[in-house]
Amino acid sequence: MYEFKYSNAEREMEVYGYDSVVKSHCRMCHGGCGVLVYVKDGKVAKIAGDPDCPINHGTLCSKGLASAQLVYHPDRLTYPVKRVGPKGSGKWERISWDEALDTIAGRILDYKEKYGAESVVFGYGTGRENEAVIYRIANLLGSPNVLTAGHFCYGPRIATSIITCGTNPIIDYDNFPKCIMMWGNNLAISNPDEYKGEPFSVALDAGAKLIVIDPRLTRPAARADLWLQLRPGTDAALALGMLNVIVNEGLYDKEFVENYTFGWDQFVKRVHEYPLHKVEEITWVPQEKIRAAARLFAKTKPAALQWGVAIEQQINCADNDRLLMFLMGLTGNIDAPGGQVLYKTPPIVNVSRFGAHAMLPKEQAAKRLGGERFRLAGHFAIINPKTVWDAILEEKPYPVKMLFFISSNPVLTRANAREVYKALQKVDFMAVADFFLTPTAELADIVLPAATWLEMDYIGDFWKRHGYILPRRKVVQIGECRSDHEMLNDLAHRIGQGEHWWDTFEGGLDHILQPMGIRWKDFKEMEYIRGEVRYRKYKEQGFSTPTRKFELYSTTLEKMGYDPLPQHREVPESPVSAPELYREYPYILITGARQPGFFHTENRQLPWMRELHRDPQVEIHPETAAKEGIKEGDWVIIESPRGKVRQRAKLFSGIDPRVVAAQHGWWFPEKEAPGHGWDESNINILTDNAYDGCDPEMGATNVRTLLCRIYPEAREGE
Ligand SMILES: Nc1nc2c(c(=O)[nH]1)N[C@H]1C(S)=C(S)[C@@H](COP(=O)(O)OP(=O)(O)OC[C@H]3O[C@@H](n4cnc5c(=O)[nH]c(N)nc54)[C@H](O)[C@@H]3O)O[C@H]1N2
Ligand SMILES: Nc1nc2c(c(=O)[nH]1)N[C@H]1C(S)=C(S)[C@@H](COP(=O)(O)OP(=O)(O)OC[C@H]3O[C@@H](n4cnc5c(=O)[nH]c(N)nc54)[C@H](O)[C@@H]3O)O[C@H]1N2
Ligand code: SF4
Ligand SMILES: [Mo]
Repeated sequence: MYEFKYSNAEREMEVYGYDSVVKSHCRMCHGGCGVLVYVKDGKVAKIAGDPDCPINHGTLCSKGLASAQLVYHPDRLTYPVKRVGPKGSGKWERISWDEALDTIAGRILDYKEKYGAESVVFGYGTGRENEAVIYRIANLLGSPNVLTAGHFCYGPRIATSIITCGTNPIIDYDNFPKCIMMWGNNLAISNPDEYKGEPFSVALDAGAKLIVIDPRLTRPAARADLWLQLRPGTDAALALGMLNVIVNEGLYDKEFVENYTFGWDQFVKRVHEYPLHKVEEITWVPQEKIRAAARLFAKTKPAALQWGVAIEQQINCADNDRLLMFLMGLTGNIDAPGGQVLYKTPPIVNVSRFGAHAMLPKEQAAKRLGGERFRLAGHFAIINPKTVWDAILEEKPYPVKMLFFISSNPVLTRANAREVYKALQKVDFMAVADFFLTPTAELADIVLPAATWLEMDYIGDFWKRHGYILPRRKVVQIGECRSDHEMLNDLAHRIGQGEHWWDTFEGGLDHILQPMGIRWKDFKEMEYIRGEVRYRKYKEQGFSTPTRKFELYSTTLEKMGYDPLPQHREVPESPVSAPELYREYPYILITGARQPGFFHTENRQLPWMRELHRDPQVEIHPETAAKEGIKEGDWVIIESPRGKVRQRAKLFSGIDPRVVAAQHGWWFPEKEAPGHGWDESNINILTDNAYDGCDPEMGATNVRTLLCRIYPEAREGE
């Protein structure tokens, strides 16, 4: 076992009588925080932050602290089950792993033979560090269809950064940015992907200026030097407005522009189409504030842009991402200390190679659902969810017969939830791997019990762009639960992929580490490994793009038949684009701002977390509430052209009176199976997934900006 250095842990053990302590890395969210897991009588007794971990420096969030409540939850599924009644009947029977995996394998091979491998869709939701194994099994099977959240979350950042500057630029908090622009992100709660709230707070404490772009007054916004309260969904126009100021006032890094960018002249022309008076009209942000923010960001060095998912769940997804990268690049902050760095991972088999993308036959890749419409997404092996529901419900362009969801709860997390539910009810065969019998799992034929992060060995942060890898060490075994990696390794053998997999998944871990000449048994004795950190690498080697330049004008998008320059598009359901609908649905609805205790649909059964958030809440400005006859805490109905749900009113003056903000992911594990109230407060009953509302390049579904009406539940039916 790893020998910890930190004397405090020894003292804790002595005083509280723990038997041992294991260093590991949490993964109650996207993961990464170093933890000390204290064990007593073979059980996890306490979890504390690891002060030696460079990611979190000893801090933890509420979810990490509550991990043991997940591990030992009495409702957890601890053995495989098969459904014995009709779909959604809630009748299950225990089966062995052999029966479960043999049945799944039999179905996969059967559908492949009858309908082609593309009729089998594998799916996951957000990053759970299982993506590489899921892509591997799908690619080796010949299925181009892996359904992820990648169309509207993180995938667009990866795809657009690869075509713009080679890789995802990550903030260098180690070197203290002096100005941070937080855009559609609330890091202090969400700790997403490569980032944790702690280094951000430390940078602010060290005096960094802060600009926040958010329609709601978040905690960071309350601390900001400048808060730009924009109209939801108008980020592209706002960014173009800031770039307009930077170009016209000559605030850009001239040496960078001259030597390292591609398409400057065309870009300047585009920027001139967005004068500030026009941008103010589109965004609701006063011109002076846009100008002040652009100046502050461009003149303070180093500066960094802390971007979030809100800009991606819109029709302008890919262009938003590119515009924010332009702000980083043109101000000279790309690959600069304290700016935004193109980090190198250690020399390992990376996610893409492990995922065996190169082994998917070309003719199969060409069948990727939606690949012809959403070409940038298709190029990066990402699909739009509606293409899957259509292939099930209408069998177009071909039938999808089997779904295998490994860590996803799509009836809650995908837009147009009623359509999702219908597709899941209709699909011929569905397997799910999860910790619980969720509303999605309740529609499956077979459910497999997944292991939590405390029940597996793994190479944490293997997929991230900050350049660290961290050992995650198995602490306990619960029932017959298995990690996704172990179960897919086993399944792969049963569908004839044995030669590409290993006896146990430890072989997979060795494979990932192999280029470094070490094995899992060596790595598990280490703290972490970080790739080489070097700045301004582009000065020696250019950027890893087709032109070797930072592409303001995207040659890749041009080749794919898209506008190579970014633009602002109006969302299809807005006061501007749909004035008649706006009369009937007179508020802009935004959804999904993260809550500290939940991770999307997760943790509603954990006592500590549910105590933090007992009921679903919708934020309403007090003036709006008064107008609609709504009081604090009332149950209200939120309604869109797709349907209605109920949440509780939270009056909040930090939101524009024309906007309301509802929570996402709500179901009620305490309510009766099989539905667990999945459609009572599920905001995705209201969101739309129509193709023409999606980003044309990435296929991102617009779940952030739609129209709604809102009224007290007591007035329903009047
Ligand atoms: N309206 C609206 N909808 C949204 C969003 C929004 O802002 N607004 N946000 C979207 C975003 S950004 C994302 S990424 C998606 C997320 O969508 P999902 O990933 O589908 O959502 P989760 O609820 O996090 O995860 C689903 C399930 O995975 C299980 N699980 C967790 N870890 C593991 C594991 O290691 N193995 C296995 N087998 N199961 C595991 C959990 O128990 C849970 O039931 O939601 C999206 N949906
Ligand atoms: N506790 C917790 N942490 C999480 C998650 C969770 O469910 N719970 N989910 C994880 C996942 S998968 C993701 S993707 C990340 C996301 O994490 P973040 O990127 O931080 O995203 P959100 O909290 O969804 O939204 C951030 C802010 O965007 C604002 N916003 C809404 N609409 C707009 C808009 O049109 N423009 C702009 N500029 N801002 C807008 C919201 O008001 C909100 O304050 O969080 C991850 N971390
Ligand atoms: S931020 Fe994520 S990794 Fe860190 S303690 Fe919280 S849940 Fe765990
Ligand atoms: Mo996400």
